[in-house]
Amino acid sequence: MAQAKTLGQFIIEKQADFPYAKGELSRLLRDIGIAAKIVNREVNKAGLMDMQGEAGSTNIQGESQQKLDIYANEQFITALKSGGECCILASEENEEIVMLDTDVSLDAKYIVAIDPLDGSSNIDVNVSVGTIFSIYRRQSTSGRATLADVLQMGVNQVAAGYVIYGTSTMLVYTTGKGVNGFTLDPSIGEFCLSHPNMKIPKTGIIYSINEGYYVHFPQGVKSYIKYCQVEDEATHRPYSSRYVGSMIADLHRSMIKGGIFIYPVTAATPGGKLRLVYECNPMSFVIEQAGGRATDGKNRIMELDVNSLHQRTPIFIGSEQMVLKAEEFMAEAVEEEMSMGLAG
Ligand code: AHM
Ligand code: MG
Repeated sequence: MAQAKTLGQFIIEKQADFPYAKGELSRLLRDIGIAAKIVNREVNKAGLMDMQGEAGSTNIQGESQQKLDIYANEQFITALKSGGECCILASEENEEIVMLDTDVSLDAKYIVAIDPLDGSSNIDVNVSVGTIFSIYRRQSTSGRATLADVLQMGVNQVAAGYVIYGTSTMLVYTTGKGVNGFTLDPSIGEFCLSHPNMKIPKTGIIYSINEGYYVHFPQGVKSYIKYCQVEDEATHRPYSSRYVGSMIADLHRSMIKGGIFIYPVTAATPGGKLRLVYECNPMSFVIEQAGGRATDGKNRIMELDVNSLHQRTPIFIGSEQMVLKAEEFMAEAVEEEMSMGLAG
């Protein structure tokens, strides 16, 4: 049997599509792959190494940091710093941007935004977690890059992807020319191309939302959930409900089987919970490149203005037809509210 193509080989091959490319983006992607392998090793043996549980600190969002959150963050910082292609890292785990422009990389062109270990509260119970990453070209042309270089719209991403540390470990990424998935072969320690040209099904039969917060959801979301639960042979309803609590796991399942993932505004999280820069924009880029759709219930996620590093947004993402349907319910609810307002 022919040996599957490794991530490194694939990246080099793709670089040939851009004759004037100097290989910087390729090297950056390679650095991310290396850090992901190290994180994978620790995630796999977390129970043996006193790496489970809380670290006793909180991040900027006031969430308790897990030991592996901190470890993963350090691994990505180290890999990107020594790689020299990234001038600024923006991370869920750091309140401020992390400047990586040492002497070696004074001219580094790229900005990386990262959630080093998404869904990390799932580690202690052996449920899948993941890394989300997003790459931008720096916009400023002189001096040191600044926060303004980070606060770019999602449409400016040059690459994005995720790593899922699951029953097997996969790295899935896009550079805007489709989506490819690589499975880590532990026997050779390489990510190997296993899912070329990934496409998300146009529709599906699984909806994914934390229904425990139902009472706090906007009316449009409540109505869409009821729609999912109604019997209708033609559209294969009622749909199944699946919610892992790791966005990457829920979205990776949607990529393969089709489905919708929603994290709307709630009473506790009036701006939504998930972060635009290092969670929603990168996942939206991947899902759109696979043929899916990602909005805040109305507007395209990748066209939202980015005003701050840890900005949050509601998100409706997954199979195109399912997201469009949920948006219909959102729009209807707004219209109803407006007409009631006018009547009142
Ligand atoms: P995290 O970045 O702190 O791990 O939080 C993000 C996670 C997502 O992976 C997941 O979809 C969501 O938070 C779950 O939140 P909730 O428990 O409120 O449903
Ligand atoms: Mg996260």
